[in-house]
Amino acid sequence: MRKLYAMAAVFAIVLLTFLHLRTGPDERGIEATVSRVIDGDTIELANGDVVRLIGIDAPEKNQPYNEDVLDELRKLEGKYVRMEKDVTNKDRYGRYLRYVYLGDHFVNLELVQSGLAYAYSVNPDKKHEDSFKEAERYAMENELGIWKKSDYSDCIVLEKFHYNAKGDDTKNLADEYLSIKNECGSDMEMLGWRVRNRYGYFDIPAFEMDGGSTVRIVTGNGTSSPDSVFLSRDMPIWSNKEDSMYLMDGQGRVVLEKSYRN
Ligand SMILES: [Ca+2]
Ligand SMILES: [Ca+2]
Repeated sequence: MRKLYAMAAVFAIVLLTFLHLRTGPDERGIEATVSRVIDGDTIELANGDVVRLIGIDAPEKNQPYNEDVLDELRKLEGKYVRMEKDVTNKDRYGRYLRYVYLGDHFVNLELVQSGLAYAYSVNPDKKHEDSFKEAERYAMENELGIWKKSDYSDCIVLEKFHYNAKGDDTKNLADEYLSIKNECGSDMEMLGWRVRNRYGYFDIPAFEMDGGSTVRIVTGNGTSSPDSVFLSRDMPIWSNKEDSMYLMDGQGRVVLEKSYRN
């Protein structure tokens, strides 16, 4: 009889362990130990599950502040964290989409608040979107991390932001552009400058600006000239409805920022 109990107990333990392993980090009490950091917004748990921190977009490899966000996330290694699910369980890469908490610290939010990641909420996972936006505004206002202002921010001026090209934008990419003016008082060479929309970065080919001159940064193709430089995209990059534009200098610092919603 005792043997039977023992066998039943063993069976129960095996079954529970199996269920525990099967269900992923959400359905089972949502807590786990972090084993390592994969990139600025992805971690691996002790059981091998991969978790993408949502509501944020961290700088990628070779982008400014990538090392800083990695250092920050590495503080989670070996720690026991709590995870919260929004609507979507996993992304198409099989990563669990989660908000991560270390004790009282909301890790995703604090990365945005300290300027180490952008706020980036994707439908339908928008539970904390307002908090992320607020955190980002705080980081911007205080010029933290990725929001550090460029030395050029006082004298490179946005003259025009023509995000809505004439007619169908997809067929008129030459008419989607921003114009910037050099009021820095000297000729300058812009190397490694980029623009960023809500979703990602676009490299601007090296260009020069004489003091007092204006240059158009055009979405479509064309031949660079003293007054135009081309991003050579085959799709529009600026939404006609709602977007955020950032112009960054070669150090990744913010020269210009313009958000709009129509
Ligand atoms: Ca557009
Ligand atoms: Ca249009």
